Amino acid sequence: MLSLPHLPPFRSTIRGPWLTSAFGAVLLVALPVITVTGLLSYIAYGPQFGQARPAEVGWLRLPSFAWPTDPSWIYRLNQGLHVTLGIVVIPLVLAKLWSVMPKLVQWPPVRSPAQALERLTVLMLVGGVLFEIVTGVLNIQYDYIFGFDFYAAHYFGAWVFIAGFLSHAAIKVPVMWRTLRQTPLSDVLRERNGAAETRPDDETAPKGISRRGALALVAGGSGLLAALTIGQTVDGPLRSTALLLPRGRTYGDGPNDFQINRTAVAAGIDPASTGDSWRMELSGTRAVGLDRAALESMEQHTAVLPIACVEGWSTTQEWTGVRLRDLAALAGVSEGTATVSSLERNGAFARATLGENQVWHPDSLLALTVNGATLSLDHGYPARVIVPGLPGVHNTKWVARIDFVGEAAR
Ligand SMILES: Nc1nc2c(c(=O)[nH]1)N[C@H]1C(S)=C(S)[C@@H](COP(=O)(O)O)O[C@H]1N2
Ligand SMILES: [Mo]
Repeated sequence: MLSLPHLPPFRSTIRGPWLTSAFGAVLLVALPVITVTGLLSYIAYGPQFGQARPAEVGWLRLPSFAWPTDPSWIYRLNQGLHVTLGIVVIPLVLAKLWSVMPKLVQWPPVRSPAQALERLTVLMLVGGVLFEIVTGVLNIQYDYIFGFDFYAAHYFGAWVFIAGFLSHAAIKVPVMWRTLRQTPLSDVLRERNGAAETRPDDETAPKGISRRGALALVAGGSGLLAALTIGQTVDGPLRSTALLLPRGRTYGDGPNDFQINRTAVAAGIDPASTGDSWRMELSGTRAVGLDRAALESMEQHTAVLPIACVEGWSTTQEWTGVRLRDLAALAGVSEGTATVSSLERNGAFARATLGENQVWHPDSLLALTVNGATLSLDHGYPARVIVPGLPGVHNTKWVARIDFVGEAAR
């Protein structure tokens, strides 16, 4: 095998099948968790209501089901796993790429049709994983800065990755298994820096750190990323440790001091439209208009519920307001779904359809206050939706109307 003369030599005594297999084994567990939680998040958005993103996915359509409302932290857990693990695997992915680098750049690139096919699966795997990491990280750091739709890119990129991952795993897992059984982890953990390795790829390469050192380096990198990320999901005092994410800031004082992604100004909400003239319209089997005083005079209910964003951050607060099912009854409806629309004119998240289990859950609220204080404008004043287990994006702020679709109440 020739190597490209102008490329760095990629020489190391520790690069070899064992490290590749060790990194591979961890990724073999972590990547499916990240993938499955990603696909579940797509389903949580409600493809059956045409509001999962992207809406048109052809034969890559996922089965849809009523996303659960219990436990209320289900989406929080899902996205916490997806985003935190997605960040934590970055050092592992890079280390695994490093461990096979000479193979990736081998020359000539292809020697047989079977090998061409294998290399295509590796290209899909490596391209897919890097694309998903880059789009995902950019999205949580900068909120939809793309010239293209983040959701579409991340969704279709995921399928390229999945195809590459499954075929690569099918080919390589037996080799990985054999390699790891030949040299147990406990042996590797006894290696010292500069020691001669048991199975070096390149015996004349300069002696550097041991495989134990490489494992520690990668574990340390992943651990550091975890420590700097997890606070955004766990919330509470840990939130200030989420240094890598733009979510550790404060948002003013008092009960309304918690995470705001999109302010009223950013959403183009005219404060005048939320004042005394604000009326919320309900439709069902009859039309009803309610101002804030009318809503306040209805039976109030309090629930401690998280808002959990697709970006992985979440925050749990105590919300008080009117049950959605009481509003449905006012509109003369006794079952079915509801579509909530915001005062916001043309934002991507100005409207959301809720499934029947979500509308009728006793903790599903049109919230008027949070932590005992009137909602701030940025948190959705005069009224916002809060539903257990619902992706954050569908907890519509600045509600203007709710259309109930279902059977007439008898
Ligand atoms: N009308 C409206 N409601 C909205 C949004 C929005 O942009 N417009 N953002 C949603 C998103 S993405 C989340 S995660 C939650 C919490 O967002 P916040 O931090 O902006 O309050 O509100 C949701 N409600
Ligand atoms: Mo969100």
